[in-house]
Amino acid sequence: MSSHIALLSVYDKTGLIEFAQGLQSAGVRLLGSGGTAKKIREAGIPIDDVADITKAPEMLGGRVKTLHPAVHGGILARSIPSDQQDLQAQSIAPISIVVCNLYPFTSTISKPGCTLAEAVEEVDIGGVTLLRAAAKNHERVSVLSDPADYAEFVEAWKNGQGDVGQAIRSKLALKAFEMTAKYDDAISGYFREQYASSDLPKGKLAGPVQRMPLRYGANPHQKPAQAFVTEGELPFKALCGSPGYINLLDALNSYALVKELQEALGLPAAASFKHVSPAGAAVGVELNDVEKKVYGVDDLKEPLTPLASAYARARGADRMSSFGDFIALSAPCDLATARIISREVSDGIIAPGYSAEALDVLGKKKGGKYCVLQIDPSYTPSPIETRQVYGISMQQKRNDAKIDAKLFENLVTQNKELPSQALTDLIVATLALKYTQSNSVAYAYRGAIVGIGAGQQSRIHCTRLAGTKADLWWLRHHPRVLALPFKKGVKRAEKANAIDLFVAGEVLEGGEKAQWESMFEGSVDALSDAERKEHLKALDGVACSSDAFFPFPDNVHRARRSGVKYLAAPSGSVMDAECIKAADEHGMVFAHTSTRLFHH
Ligand code: 93A
Repeated sequence: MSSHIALLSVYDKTGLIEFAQGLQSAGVRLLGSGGTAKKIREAGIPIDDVADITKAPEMLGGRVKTLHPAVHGGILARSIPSDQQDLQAQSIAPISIVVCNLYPFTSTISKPGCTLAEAVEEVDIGGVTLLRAAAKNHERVSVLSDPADYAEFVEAWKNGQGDVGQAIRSKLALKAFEMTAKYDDAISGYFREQYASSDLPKGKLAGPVQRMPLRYGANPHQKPAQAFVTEGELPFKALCGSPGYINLLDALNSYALVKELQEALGLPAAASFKHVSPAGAAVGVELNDVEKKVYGVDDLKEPLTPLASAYARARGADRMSSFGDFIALSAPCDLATARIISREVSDGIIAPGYSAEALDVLGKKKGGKYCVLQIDPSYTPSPIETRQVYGISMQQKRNDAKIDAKLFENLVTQNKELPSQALTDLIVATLALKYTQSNSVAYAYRGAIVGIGAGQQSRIHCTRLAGTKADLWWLRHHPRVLALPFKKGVKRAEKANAIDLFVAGEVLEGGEKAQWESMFEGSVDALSDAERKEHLKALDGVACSSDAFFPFPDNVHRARRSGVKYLAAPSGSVMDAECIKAADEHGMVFAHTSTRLFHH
């Protein structure tokens, strides 16, 4: 019969006896580590101890059982003359089958009260080495890491008279590699929790901050929650407060957006995020006096820096949506920007740095709990990103599409006049879409988003939503809005809500009406339809971008009604020609881009 040897070393002894019996009856010589050999021997099946071939007893209380050249030489030797000579010289017999499963690390650490020492003892060394060595040499060796495979394997072994075939050995090897990878993930995850917390002092010996515990996930009942990297350190740190899970989703998406805006346009950029989409985003184009009033920064003592202008614009696009925002800045936060932020209700900020005065101002916000994150501007994310949904891991190349002037060169309308301000606005709108939940359509004007429709399943709904927001934003420039006689002491957020009701033309009744009226000195007449129409007519030269093609020309017509003159969208719709025709009807400039920008 054959002279094959099987090495068995299993923690989970399910199905072991039947399997050992099967192998033994097929003429395989059995070799086992301490407990495994004992169990098989007690069942009356002949088996040798690993110690018989290593001539070394198990030691260190079981920490060294199978770690020996007589074992690993026997597993790793190829069927080539030099390896065979090496084996002969050391009197080592080749091993054909390795049967192993590992110490129960995961179940041990999930037991309440598990100590570090208990966890350490469950880190399997020899078993992982057996699995990995056998899997590496799967050209010759079969590795069984799962009792569920025993029966089928014995049958294949018997049918093949000691050769199960390469296909089976390869499949078994993959399973073993996956098993050790998962095992190592559990170990590094556990020790990351123990040793890589951001609470530990930073320094060379303390090591990098690899992990940040989060209070909870998307909802308070989703605990535990954490942010971590598996290599190196987190590229950001909390200077103040601590971020929640959604804060981090906002922070990382919004920072990516402002960084790219600054790179594309050479101006400092800011974004105001809510629920992982921008409520506003802008570059630092100077504000005129009306804009200063509309954005509520006319009374700021500090002169507006370009960065402060960018944030004023980003926050001012949709003040209602920006309530409690997460802010991203492309450049270190200065005092003027911090002062604007300090007056608004906001959840946190991410920026590549903070001036001492700015940090002083932000550090006092929310009783010292305002979340201030500093990100390393040189950080480059991995080109491949992985996420899990319903237990399934999915990977994709990061969306590294470059959004710059080149994307808007294919002008498909009769009108091909794209002034530089309009190009800037198309870049702002399109870059914002790259980081907005799809479907999305954005309108931009003077370097800022003025209306964004995010997360709608139908494109026309995005276009309408963004258009309505742009209309409301523009109506907030109406002289009657700027002259609303607010009483002293009305808070900024209350003013924003009251103005929103006013420009939206909401018909209020009862207590709500009384409450609204109580904010003003004297009575305020509603904006009439005629006033509204007259004012809206004056809005022109707005840019509008779509994250995928316009399926119907209704989008073009709707955009035009909110002053859109410049359009950008990928081509590819069967209605492309109709959409271009609609744009031509209005004398618009339409750029067909080649890049779809869905974001989820
Ligand atoms: O402590 S170990 O890492 N040292 C070793 O050399 C070693 N070799 C096998 N643990 C080791 N094993 C593990 O022992 C196997 O992975 C298996 O889980 C267990 C089987 O031990 P026993 O045969 O004594 O029940």
